[in-house]
Amino acid sequence: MASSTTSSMGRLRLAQHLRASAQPTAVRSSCIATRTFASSSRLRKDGDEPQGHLPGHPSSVFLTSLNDSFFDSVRPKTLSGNKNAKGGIPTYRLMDGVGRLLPGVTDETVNITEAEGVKMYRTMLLLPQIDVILYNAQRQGRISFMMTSYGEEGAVIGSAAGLDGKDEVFAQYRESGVLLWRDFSIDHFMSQVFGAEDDLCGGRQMPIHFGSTQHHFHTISSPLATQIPQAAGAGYALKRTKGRENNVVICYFGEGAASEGDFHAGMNLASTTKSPVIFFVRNNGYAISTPAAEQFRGDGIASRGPGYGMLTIRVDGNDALAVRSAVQAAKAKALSEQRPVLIEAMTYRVGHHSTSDDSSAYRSKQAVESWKQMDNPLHRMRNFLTDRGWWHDELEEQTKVQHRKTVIEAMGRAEKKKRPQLSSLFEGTYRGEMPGNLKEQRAELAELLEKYGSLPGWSKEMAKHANAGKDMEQYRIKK
Ligand SMILES: Cc1ncc(C[n+]2csc(CCOP(=O)(O)OP(=O)(O)O)c2C)c(N)n1
Repeated sequence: MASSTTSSMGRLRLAQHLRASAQPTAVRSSCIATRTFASSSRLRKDGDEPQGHLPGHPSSVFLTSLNDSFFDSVRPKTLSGNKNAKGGIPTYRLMDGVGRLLPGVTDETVNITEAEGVKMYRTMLLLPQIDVILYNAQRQGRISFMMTSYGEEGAVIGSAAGLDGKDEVFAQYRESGVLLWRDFSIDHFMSQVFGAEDDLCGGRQMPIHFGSTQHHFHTISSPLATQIPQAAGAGYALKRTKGRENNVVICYFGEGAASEGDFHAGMNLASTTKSPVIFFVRNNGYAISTPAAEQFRGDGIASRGPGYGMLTIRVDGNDALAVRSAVQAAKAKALSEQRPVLIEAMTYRVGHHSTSDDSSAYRSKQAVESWKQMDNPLHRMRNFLTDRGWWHDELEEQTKVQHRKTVIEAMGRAEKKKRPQLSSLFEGTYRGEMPGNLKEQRAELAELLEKYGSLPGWSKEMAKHANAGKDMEQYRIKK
C-alpha cells in the first residue's frame, strides 16, 4: 500500500515536471512558487505572504482567518497611526464653524485674493435673494416651479471658484450659483425661469433647468443621474480634443442621485477611460423626504470612490474655502494623472426640496433652525473676510439691498416679455430635415388652433406668445 502510494506520488511529480517544462518560463516559475508556498504555509502567519497568484490581483495578501477576511470599510492611508481617527472617512476643512482658520492653516494655505474672496461672498449672498423672491413668485402663481440653494451656498460657489470658466459643467439642478459665478446675466436667469422669448433654451425647460453653451453649462435634465454618464463621455471627449488639455468636466449630483444605476455606469466609464472628470456629490442629508441614513449603508458616497479605483476626498461642504481648494487640487490631479476624482461635500439642505415639497412633514423645524446656525456657510465666509478687513457691515447691507433690487427688476422685465413663438416648440432638436412625426404633431397643433384658437382661454394664452400663434397657420394641412 505504502509503496504503491509512493510510486503514484512519483508519477504525479514526474507528470507535473513534464507539464511545467512544456510551459513558458514565467508560468513555470509561478508553479514552483505555488508549490513552495503550499508546502510551507503551515509555518506562516496570516498576511506574511505578500504575493498572491490571483488572476487580476497578484498583490492581494493571503489570509486564512474567515473573521479577518470580511470587510465593510476602507481607510485612507493617511489615517494609519492617527489616534484621533475613530473610524469613518476623514473630512477636509480649513475654517472652523465660525470662519477662523484652523490651527496649522495659514493665509498662504488658503491662497485667495481679496477680489476673489469678495466675489465669492457676493455671489453666495445673491443666491438667497434669488431664492426668496422666486420661491414667493411661485407661491403667487407667477412661475410654475422653483428649487432653492439654501444651506448649500458654500458647496456650490466654493466649487465654482475652484474651476476655470471653460471647464465643462454637468449640473443636477441645485447649482445655479455656478452660472452666476460665471457671470451669467440675471436677465438670462429670469428669462429661463419665466420661459421668455429670449431664454437660451427657447422656453422649453422647467424653471431652473438652465443651459448655456457660452458658459460651458450643459442643459439640466430632470431625471436623476442623467448627467453622470454624459459627464464621463464629455471627459473622454475633452482628453481627445486638441486645445482642451487644461480643462476638466465637473459633474454635480446629490447623494440621492447616487442610488441610480447611471451613477455606477458613469463612474466606471470615467475611471476605465481615465477621463478628467470631477464627480462632485452634494451630500445634503436628504433625497426629498428620504434621509441619507435610509438611502445607503456605506460610509457616505465617498466610500464608493475606491471601488472604482478613483481618487476621493470628503470635504466640509459648508466651508467654501475648503471646497474651493479641494476642487483646485482635484482638477490638478485629474489633469496630471488623467483620471477622475470623487469629491463628497458634506452639507445640509436648509430649504424644502422644491416648491412641490413641505419638509416639515418629515423633519422638525427646530432641526432646520439649528442647522442654519451651525457651521453656516455664509457666516463663516463673512467672518473670514471681515477678519482680514475685506468686508464690513455697511457693505453687507448695501450688497443685500442691491442684490434684491437687481433680482426684482430683472424679474419684472422677464415677466413682461413675450413667450417664444409657438412653432419654435418643434424646432432645434434636429439639425437637418425635421422628422415626419414632428411635422405631423406640428400640423395637428395648427389644426387645433384653427378649431379652438378663438375661444377665450386659448386666445388669452396665444396672446402671451410672440406672433400670438399666427406663425402656426402655415403648417395647417391644405384641404
Ligand atoms: C430617475 C428619477 N427618479 C426620481 C426622481 C424624483 N426626484 C427628483 S429630485 C429627487 C431627490 C434627489 O435627491 P438628491 O440627489 O440627494 O438631491 P437634492 O435634491 O437633495 O439636492 C427625486 C427622488 C427623478 N427626478 N428622477
